Amino acid sequence: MRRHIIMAVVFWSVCVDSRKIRGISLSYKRFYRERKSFLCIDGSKMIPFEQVNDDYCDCEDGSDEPGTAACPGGRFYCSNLGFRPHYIPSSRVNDGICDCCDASDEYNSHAHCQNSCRNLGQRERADVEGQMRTLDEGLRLKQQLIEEGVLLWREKQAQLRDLQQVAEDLQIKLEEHRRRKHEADRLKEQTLKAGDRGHRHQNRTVTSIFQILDSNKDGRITVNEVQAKVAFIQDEERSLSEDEAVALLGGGHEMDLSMFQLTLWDSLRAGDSVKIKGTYGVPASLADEDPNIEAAERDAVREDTDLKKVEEAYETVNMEISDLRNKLTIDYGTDREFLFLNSQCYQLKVYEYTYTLCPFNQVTQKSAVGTEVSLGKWGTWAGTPENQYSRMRYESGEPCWQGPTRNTMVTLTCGTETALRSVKEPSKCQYIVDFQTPVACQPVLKQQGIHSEL
Ligand code: MAN
Repeated sequence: MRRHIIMAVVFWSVCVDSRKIRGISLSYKRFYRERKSFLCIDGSKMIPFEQVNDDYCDCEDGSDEPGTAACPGGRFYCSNLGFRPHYIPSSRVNDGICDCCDASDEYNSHAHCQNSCRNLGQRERADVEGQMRTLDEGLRLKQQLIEEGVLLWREKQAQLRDLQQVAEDLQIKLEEHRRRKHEADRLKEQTLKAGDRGHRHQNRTVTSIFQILDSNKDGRITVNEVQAKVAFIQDEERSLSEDEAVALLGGGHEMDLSMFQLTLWDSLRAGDSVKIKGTYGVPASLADEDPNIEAAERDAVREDTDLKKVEEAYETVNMEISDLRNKLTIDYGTDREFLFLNSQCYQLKVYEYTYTLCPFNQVTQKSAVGTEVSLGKWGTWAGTPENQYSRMRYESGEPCWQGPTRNTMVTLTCGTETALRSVKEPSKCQYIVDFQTPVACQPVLKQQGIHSEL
């Protein structure tokens, strides 16, 4: 008798256990109150309550079998206490594989599932706490960078004003140098003309002067020829005496070209005692040795060099101004928190490539053999409508062989350091860069974290 009673109790407890409503969330519990009958949740059918979880699918929506694999498309709710609850397809119930961390999906199988929810929960909580700490630190750093950004912005504005002042001063200087150069050119011209009038033999060489003196063209200059063509500068009307002519011929009565160069030519070139009759001063072939012309030419060259220097400086300053103006037109975020990234570059080596991101400028890829390829130039912010500053697009990089032009999307994520975290190329020549920086930290993330399910 006692044995019978024990068996009845065991049988009853098994029945109760099999009828236990599994796989449903708290909010659905109200549909499964033990009554005589059960109404399928979609309202399509009424069945006796015994048919709930009897391993036979009665309802079209599968709601009568939340705890068995009987209904196709059914869902099993893992409560996963201590971790995160979630649904699995009910086909996975009792399939010998542990899907729920609380092992509730394998209540009637040979699988030996351990409840790992506590550990998973602890790990996830630690992760979330870590993220929260990162976020706190990131937000603190971001505030600092915003403050630095304000100073940097003022600095850049001041730099622009200074450059504009330098440009204005250079412009005045430039006008002055242009005027001076013009004047020097005019003077040079005038001096040359004056020289030209007096030096009918301009541009003649020592040979041509020799030929002028050598009237009979016998390759020699004689005393007579000297007397006929050469005169004293101070007294042109007076003809040279024979002695004077001999003296000019270096003591001889005639001379060839090489001797001429060493004697009479020197006197003519010095231009202080004798000259060729009918000309003024030294032979014009020696015009470049005329001190006035030389001085005028030197002045013109100097003014030209000075002008070029000022022109170069003016051009450089204007380029710097335009560069700075372009930089200042970029959108650096609502608090100019991204300004500090300008003029910085960050690198990451991924396999054989070294990637360099210079924010607001360009992204490049350098291979191990050393060729650098542009993966795109700064284009625009390309984040979500809620946070446009979450992504940057760099476009029109180097064309890809048999493919598109290289482009890069940079995703900004919150971190306590500013650094490249990863570079991927999900499709040919289209790159995705993960870039971490405190300025990407958003207070809203923190609220989400606090309100997480954990
Ligand atoms: C280079 C690199 C790669 C790219 C190929 C395309 O090797 O820029 O990233 O995929 O060219 O040919």
